[in-house]
Amino acid sequence: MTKPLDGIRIIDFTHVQADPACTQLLAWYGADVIKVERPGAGDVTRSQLRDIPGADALYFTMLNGNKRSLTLDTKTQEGKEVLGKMIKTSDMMVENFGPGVLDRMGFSWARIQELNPKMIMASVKGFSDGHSYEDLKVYENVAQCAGDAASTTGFWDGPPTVSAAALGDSNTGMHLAIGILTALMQRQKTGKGQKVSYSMQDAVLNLCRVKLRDQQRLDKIGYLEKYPQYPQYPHGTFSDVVPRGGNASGGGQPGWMLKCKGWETDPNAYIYFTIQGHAWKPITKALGKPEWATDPAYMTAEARQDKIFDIFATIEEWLKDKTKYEAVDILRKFDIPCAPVLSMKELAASPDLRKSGSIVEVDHKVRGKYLTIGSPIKFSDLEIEVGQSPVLGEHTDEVLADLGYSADDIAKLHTAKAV
Ligand code: CAO
Repeated sequence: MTKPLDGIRIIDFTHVQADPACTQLLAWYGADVIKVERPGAGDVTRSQLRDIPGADALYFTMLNGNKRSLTLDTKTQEGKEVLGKMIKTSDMMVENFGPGVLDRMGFSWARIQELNPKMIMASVKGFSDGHSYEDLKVYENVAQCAGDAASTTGFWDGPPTVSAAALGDSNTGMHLAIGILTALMQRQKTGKGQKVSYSMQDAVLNLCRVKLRDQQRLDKIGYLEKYPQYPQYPHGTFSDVVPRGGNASGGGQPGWMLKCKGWETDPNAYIYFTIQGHAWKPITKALGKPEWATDPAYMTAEARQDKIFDIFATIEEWLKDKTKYEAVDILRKFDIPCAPVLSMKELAASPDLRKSGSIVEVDHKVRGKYLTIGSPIKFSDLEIEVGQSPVLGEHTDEVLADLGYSADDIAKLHTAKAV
């Protein structure tokens, strides 16, 4: 089957999680992604958190499927020559080295443009160019702290908290793919490549948009209503910064995490319950509290604000003898936005996610079968085959031959330890 990115060749100078997630997505959609790795070592995630001795760790295999692997020492003269040739014959380079690494390697953006003016160069750093922190190396949690996620996550009386979701890593990679494809569209019009830069701070900040909304509301009126779960309103006072949200919902609908049957022993026996304004009547019906629908003390969102936790306590009482699944099965009939809290164990076994290709089983030549996350985006006219990741240097000779190196030249590059 023809894939949308067939014929697009990408130099994958990526490591850890942010950019590998991006190039893996592009590989699923048809690009020829050549992962360039240091001989003998490769991407650090190959050996991090290993569960099978001698096999690439899941950390690597789950982020580098459908790619080819070329080992290349770009600090040797021969290695630089090979990279130069690759730049001339590729469409894109994607990299997330530490600040200044590519310049030190001798491949500044200016040099890359000289070699190939059509090149699209996508670059992820912790902070944007010219930022006062631009020299910092950054990992996931650092980005979450720098982009507001940590300051607004957790409970108001606890420390800033990071999310388990890879807001700085995979999220940056997913955004980057939008930038790359946009630059590709522009190149089709202008014939010119360009540099696409993205910072992990900006990627996190982009997801914290509603907190900037709230900061401005707070600056203006001194409190945040429509967040009745905050003890600061209406029962207390706010400081001048947006408080951590606990389990409050981000929008104008109060929501909370509620215990279901079995919560004492099962850490995930909870549902998230949202009190959508216009769903109040069905909620009262579902809970067997029809009198609340017409009681002025409960009828409106405003009236409910000061007793929202009492309302949640009543719902918890109703949930006491229901599992999270039973509860959702009842509430869905009343059109109430809610969901069970699902553990990764449950998600991994979910027939729905297997059917949709969101969780896929891959057979790897060294480690055997494992599960990975498939394409989160589904297409009506594109079948995505999630493949195995390459072993270190698996395609070195093949890629060099593609570049026009003879068997003799390739042997010399091996002898010089350039590949
Ligand atoms: N051949 C020869 N040398 C190579 C090479 C190759 N194929 N690939 C990498 N190297 C060298 C680089 O040239 C660099 O050497 P110098 O520092 O001497 O110039 C060296 O490896 C280290 O590169 P690095 O700074 O990228 O790696 P690090 O482990 O010190 O830092 C990280 C890792 C992730 C903190 C840093 O790369 C970074 O901040 N990246 C940008 C933000 C990012 O993507 N963070 C990770 C997100 S996923 O959690």
